[in-house]
Amino acid sequence: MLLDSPDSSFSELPDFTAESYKDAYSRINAIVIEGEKEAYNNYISIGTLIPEEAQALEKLGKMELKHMKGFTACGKNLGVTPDMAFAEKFFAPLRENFDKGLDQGDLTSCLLIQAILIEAFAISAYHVYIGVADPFAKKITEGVVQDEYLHLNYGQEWLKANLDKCKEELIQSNKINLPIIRSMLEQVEGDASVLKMDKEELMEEFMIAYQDSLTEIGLDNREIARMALAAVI
Ligand code: PL3
Ligand code: FE2
Ligand code: FE2
Repeated sequence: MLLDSPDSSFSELPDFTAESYKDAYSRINAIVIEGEKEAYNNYISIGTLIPEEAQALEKLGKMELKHMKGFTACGKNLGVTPDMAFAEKFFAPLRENFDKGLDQGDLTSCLLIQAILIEAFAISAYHVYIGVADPFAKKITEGVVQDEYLHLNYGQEWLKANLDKCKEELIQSNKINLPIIRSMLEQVEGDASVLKMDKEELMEEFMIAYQDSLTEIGLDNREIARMALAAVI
């Protein structure tokens, strides 16, 4: 009877103490820490483009610092040292585009990159991770993912309110940045699979979050389909 335990999900969790797990975690954990740190910087930077929103954006940024601390604790808890140099390289293409947008005062691009693409990426990855995380990290990630919805929502609201003015920029910026997200997913898939996170599931979750977000902003199905195609061609 004991062998027939109905809780099969329990046996599907990875071995959190295995060297292979810790090795993969050193990169994934670094990606998440770096992503949260850059998110803080990005929200502060966006605040310089919309001074009347600077305070609200600082509040979002501070949540990111809290997330960073939470994920740092997750690595420590498993005895893993995050490979920060790897993570900085991982984010470099997206960061360069964000900085370019910032220099040009291109608020649409900055919001698309941080508040839509990165947040949707985080939400989808955190959802998948929650199903296979160790108990300590699971609790932390569940708290974090709630905040990420607020961040995604913030970006959506601004883009929705300004869609007439920013639609063309949005479509242009998507063409450049969505393929970068795709390549980031591809780079992380090997390590993610060691953590028992499935690539197809990650992609599916991302596309759902992203398309929902574009719908919320006010794009129609044809426009969304066209934008999503940028990920496959
Ligand atoms: C901003 O709020 C979040 C920025 C972080 C983005 C990171 C994306 C996630 C990469 C894939 C792995 C995820 C799960 C593991 C957590 C330790
Ligand atoms: Fe975050
Ligand atoms: Fe966030």
